[in-house]
Amino acid sequence: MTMTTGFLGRRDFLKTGATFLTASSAALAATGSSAAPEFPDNMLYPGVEDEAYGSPSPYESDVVRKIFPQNEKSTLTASFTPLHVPKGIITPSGLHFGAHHSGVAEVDPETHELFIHGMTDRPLKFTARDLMRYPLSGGINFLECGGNSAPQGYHREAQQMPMQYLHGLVSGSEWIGVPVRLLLQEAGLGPRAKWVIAEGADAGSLARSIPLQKLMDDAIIALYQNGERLRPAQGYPMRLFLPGWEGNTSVKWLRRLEVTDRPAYTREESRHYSETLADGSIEGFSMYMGVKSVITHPSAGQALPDKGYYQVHGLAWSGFGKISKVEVSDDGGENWVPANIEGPVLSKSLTRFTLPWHWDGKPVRLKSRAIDEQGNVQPTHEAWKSRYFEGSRNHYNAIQTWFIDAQGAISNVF
Ligand SMILES: Nc1nc2c(c(=O)[nH]1)N[C@H]1C(S)=C(S)[C@@H](COP(=O)(O)O)O[C@H]1N2
Ligand SMILES: [Mo]
Repeated sequence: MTMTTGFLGRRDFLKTGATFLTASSAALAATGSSAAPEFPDNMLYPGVEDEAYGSPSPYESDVVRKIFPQNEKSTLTASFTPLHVPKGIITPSGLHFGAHHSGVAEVDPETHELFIHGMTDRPLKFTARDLMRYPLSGGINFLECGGNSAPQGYHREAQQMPMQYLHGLVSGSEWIGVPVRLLLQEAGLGPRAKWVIAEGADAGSLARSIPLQKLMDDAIIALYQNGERLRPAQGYPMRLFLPGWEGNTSVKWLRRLEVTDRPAYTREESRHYSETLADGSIEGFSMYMGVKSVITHPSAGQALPDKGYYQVHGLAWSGFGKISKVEVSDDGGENWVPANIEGPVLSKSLTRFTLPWHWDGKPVRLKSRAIDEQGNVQPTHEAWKSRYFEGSRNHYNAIQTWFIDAQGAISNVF
């Protein structure tokens, strides 16, 4: 095993950083002359008109989601967020991941209604317009599909694909809407009320049973995402949003909340989103998304052009609360160095971490390990595998290892 802890603390970086930066060719070119540069063309003529709704630069047109399309066997589509490009805890809405079991439903906000019924004193119904008159609250939270990183759990050999495909079913947004608690209180809960069945208005009528307690705690009927109304793919005009919980429970195009005394054992929670444990027993209602992190740069799909200075970038998150610590290793997990946590550090939110790093050009194994405020530690791949039955794929949150060879090629290893 190579022993190369090339990580630089903040003070080391201040001392040596300048040397590393001027070693790059762009900075050298700039030192060639001390005269002011010539005016470029874009300073000689006025620019173009602005657009009514802005778009990214055409030079960034390769920063897109990768789409796994519908096929003859399944209507499921997934779109994967390019986590290696954006920097920050909010994913641009156009790059938010998508998971659609029956396509993106086209819902007319004028006719769409949310029904609250079952074990309530009175049934209620709301249009999005009605809901917008209620007090609105929410926060910045991640949303992660229970099937994110599934190739890591499912296959015996580490699959070679870009990080975007391995881990891109997670995104972060500011979600604003009506606390579900307010609506349930208005409907009046019956004495035996314990669960709520949430159903979407798409062709598969995706439905999940949610413990009443979560809905009374921090659940919202989300109407806004990153300051604008939800996009159709995110559940326009309204979705359930359950911070920190398995993405599948945040039911899109929400049309019904039925208050009951027991779960419904819907298709989504019996067939798709329940896990078989190592001893063969089934773990149902595994709602929380475990503590997790991934180094987004350098990562598979990229390459290191040369030895020298790099900034390691990554994201960490936990369904149990705030991230309290992220550690990184470049020697396969022998030595761990604390990464810089870049604020804000919010509960059940993506959290950015960085660390300056000097690569000496030798093969390395880069990893990150997150710890949350409840003391949960991101498991190793081996520990994760030993918990689940062979071939399990959901709730994969183990430590990701990137192998960087002497040529700077990056691959996925266990
Ligand atoms: N009605 C409905 N709600 C749904 C889905 C769906 O297909 N239909 N997909 C679920 C799954 S599997 C996930 S991971 C999240 C994804 O939300 P997003 O597409 O906004 O990222 O929505 C959930 N809610
Ligand atoms: Mo999902």
